[in-house]
Amino acid sequence: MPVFRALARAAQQTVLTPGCGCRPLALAVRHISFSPRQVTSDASFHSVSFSETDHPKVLITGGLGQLGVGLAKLLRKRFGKNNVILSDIRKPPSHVFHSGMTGPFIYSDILDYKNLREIVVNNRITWLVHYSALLSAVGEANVSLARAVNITGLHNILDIAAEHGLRLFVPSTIGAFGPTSPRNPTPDLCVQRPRTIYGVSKVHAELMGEYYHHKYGLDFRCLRYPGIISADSQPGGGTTDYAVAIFHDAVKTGKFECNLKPDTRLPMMYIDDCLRATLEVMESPAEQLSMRTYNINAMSFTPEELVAEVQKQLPDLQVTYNIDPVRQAIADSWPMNFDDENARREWGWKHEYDLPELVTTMLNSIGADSRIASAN
Ligand code: AKB
Repeated sequence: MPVFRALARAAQQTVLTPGCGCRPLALAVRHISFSPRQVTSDASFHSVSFSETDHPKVLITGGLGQLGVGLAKLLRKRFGKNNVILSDIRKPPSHVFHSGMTGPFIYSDILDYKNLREIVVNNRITWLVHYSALLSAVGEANVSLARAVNITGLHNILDIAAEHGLRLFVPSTIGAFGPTSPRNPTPDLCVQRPRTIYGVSKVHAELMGEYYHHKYGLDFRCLRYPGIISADSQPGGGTTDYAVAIFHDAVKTGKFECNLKPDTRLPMMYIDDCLRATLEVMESPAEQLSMRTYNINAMSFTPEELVAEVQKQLPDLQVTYNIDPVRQAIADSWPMNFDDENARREWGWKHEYDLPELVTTMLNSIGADSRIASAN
């Protein structure tokens, strides 16, 4: 038995059965028991509470961002409505709170360790999907908040996940690479020196997750997402957001002002592919995963290529360019193409949506039918 564990056990024993016959100090027990704040080196957490035959009980943090509601819908279809809890610090809109397909929504603050722990214990959580984060552009505008949410918050999540034997998913991003990384294509393993607090926090998350996996057996899984494009939910404060905004503006006003240069190439993916990839990697048997963090990709395009594709269906769309220097500098440091060969080979990742399919689906979902009909 490793020295630390032996000492901790002996100390725990002493506190539980004190020689003086007085009442044990609950506080002392809590500090000496095996909390991830002082995780033992031989702990084997990931086999503790989740039997592969059971449905997982899932908690999604940051659930009101671009991806949470969609992921909850997908996971609820698979595991049952009450087995997936969406959480956030914001009030949910009524369609999220009341709709028939919607399961539980609760308040959770990832900066509050006790609140998180209570949720995990009370709901017997076995999977945690950690979506709370500030994205790239908004992170540059508020570095200290980004550091608190993306780094301190992550530490709470890692400790809770290790302590309670959870399978933990944390998304990473193309933003975890920087100007010194190979950009075309960018492989899984290469130099990672991002220039944004968002990127730095994501490299930190990748490395901490992998460290907890090797040291404590935490079942940490991570995908590096490209820019994600969705119709029902808006991203907030990202560099790739232009590729969502164009569809809404094209349908609503017939005009679009792009904040990146026309030839800025970035990897992108439709939300359904992203959510399916997340479920697939979470369900993959551990033996299939040689790594903890994988690139995933679907397509790569520039604003002018996206505009051309949208104009095939909405020829009257007028596009102007008004470059945002912060976003442009970020985009210029990111991968242009993403090499996701390992994900494809090891756990069978395969995208379904390419650029034409994406454009058709987005325009249909945001109700462009009438505009398309009148254009033809
Ligand atoms: C952002 O642009 O910040 C995000 C991302 C690519 O991670 N969409």
